[in-house]
Amino acid sequence: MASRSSLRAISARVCDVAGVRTVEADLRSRTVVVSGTADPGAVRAALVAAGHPDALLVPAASRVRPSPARSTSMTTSTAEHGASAPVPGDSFATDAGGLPATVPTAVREYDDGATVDLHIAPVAHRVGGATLRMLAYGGSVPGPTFVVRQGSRLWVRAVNGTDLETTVHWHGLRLANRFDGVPHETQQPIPPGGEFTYRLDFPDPGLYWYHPHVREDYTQEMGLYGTILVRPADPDHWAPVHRDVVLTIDDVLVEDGVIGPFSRWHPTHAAMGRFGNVLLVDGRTEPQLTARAGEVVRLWLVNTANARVFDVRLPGARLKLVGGDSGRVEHEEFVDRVLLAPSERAVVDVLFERPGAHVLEHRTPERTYRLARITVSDDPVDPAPRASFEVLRSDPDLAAERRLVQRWQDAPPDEVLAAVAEMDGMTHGAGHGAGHGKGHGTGHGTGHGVPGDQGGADGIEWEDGMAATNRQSTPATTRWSFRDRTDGGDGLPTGWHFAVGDRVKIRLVNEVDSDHPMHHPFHVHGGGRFLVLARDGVPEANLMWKDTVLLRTGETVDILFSATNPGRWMAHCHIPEHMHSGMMFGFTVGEPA
Ligand SMILES: [Cu+2]
Repeated sequence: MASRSSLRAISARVCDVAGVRTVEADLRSRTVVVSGTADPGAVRAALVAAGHPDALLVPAASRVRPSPARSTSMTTSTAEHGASAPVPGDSFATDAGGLPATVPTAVREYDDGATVDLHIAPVAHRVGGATLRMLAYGGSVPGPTFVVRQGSRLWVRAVNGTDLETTVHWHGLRLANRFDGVPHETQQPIPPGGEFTYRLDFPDPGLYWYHPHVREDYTQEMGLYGTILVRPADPDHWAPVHRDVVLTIDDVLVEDGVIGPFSRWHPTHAAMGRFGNVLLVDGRTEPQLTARAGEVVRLWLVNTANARVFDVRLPGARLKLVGGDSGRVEHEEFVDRVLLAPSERAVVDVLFERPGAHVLEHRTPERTYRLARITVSDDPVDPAPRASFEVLRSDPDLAAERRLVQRWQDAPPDEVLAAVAEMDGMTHGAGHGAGHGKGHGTGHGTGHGVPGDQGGADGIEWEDGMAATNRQSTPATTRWSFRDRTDGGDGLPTGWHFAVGDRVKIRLVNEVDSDHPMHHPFHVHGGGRFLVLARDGVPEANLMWKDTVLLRTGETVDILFSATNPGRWMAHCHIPEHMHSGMMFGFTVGEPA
């Protein structure tokens, strides 16, 4: 939305929609404010037709005006300026009445070339004592786990049985660009009642997952996520274990017996992302799992929460980190915790040494949460995997990368990207001085303080420390972005163009000097994959191929991106509320030069 002709195009298209009374568009915040009784879906379609699919649609009744200092608002075709008739159906439905109950999550193995149907529909899902209206892939939360072999291919026919258009993004897969599931970029969104068939390729072993890329703040929170376990072609890729267990870790905000309300028009919780108050493992609260003493279980972990970082522990058992987002780690290591930012994965071999009750935990500096209970029996097991558990292997491919990346460590970055927030009501500079005093006095709990002082000492927001303010924040009042600082500039990263085979050193700076510094999980779609080179100048001790990296508040992370797949790809913060507030950009990977 960069010109007056854009405004005219929007105005002309949106005014034609039945029920629209007034239209206002704002250049800076990419916001379109509409009054009247029009169907939001029809207005959204008009914005798409006008060439502005990413414009933020706000009903006049709930509009929050940008501060005058920032506003470059221009009112167009307002028949009744300032009219604010409430729009019917402002919130997505929360009633679970009459919906089919969820079924248990299936784990299904597929041969090369198989076709799978994936139906997307509302369901009634039990969480704790409540029956919640949620959304499900294949009738379950999480959706079915697809188990496939590295190098194979799968066709997935996604059928949209919801009242919102959707796409399916295959998180972490390096696949053909047209199946990446980005609305208006790689495909048209699947309308309600429509379908789209994706072709999935699995070049790399590991745990991947799938979720929508339309109103991801809403749909992912509502249960639309599922996993893909890609078994390595080489059976010796990882050590033998007794069995594989995929665990999806999530949180959900439950209020008054329903999932906390969502506006149909725009995300809320734009400042912090939506934190849940109920933790879920595989869609359940504190599920009861079983194991046997002496058993080695390979845990495949993924964090599907919108904003929460998990610090996963399993006291009484031994943990060995063997894999990350995509395949092996450079060298296996015994660990006592696994840190998972939203959308990250970890592969951990667990040796249960003793029978008895164990608890899978999430620990923050303030408290310990129970994720799951594990009862370990003394039933006999095959002793072989236990012997190989003691061996720490290393990956020869990543050892070779280690020698290669040495020269990148000291090289200047090719690209520099800064994470920046602009919040209405914040006076820059003064805000931070005041923030430290006021934040503690009035900010925590009440949400009336100056944001910016909520970060933990370790640069991670373990909880929503400004719940009331966060709830009210929208992409119109909190504008997130990545700024291209490569040449000391402040523009958006619009011109990134790489070729297949390129290696690009990207410096990611999570600036403290911003209206609301906090952690961001930086995710890159399947145009390639990356290694973390260094954090705050300290070389990364254990390399692994990644698609998401956690940027702690104030942290500078250097990554080495390896471009492998041609197309127009996205990079974004994986807190969906941040992504929908501007923290996303596209880059191009061309055919090899
Ligand atoms: Cu973010």
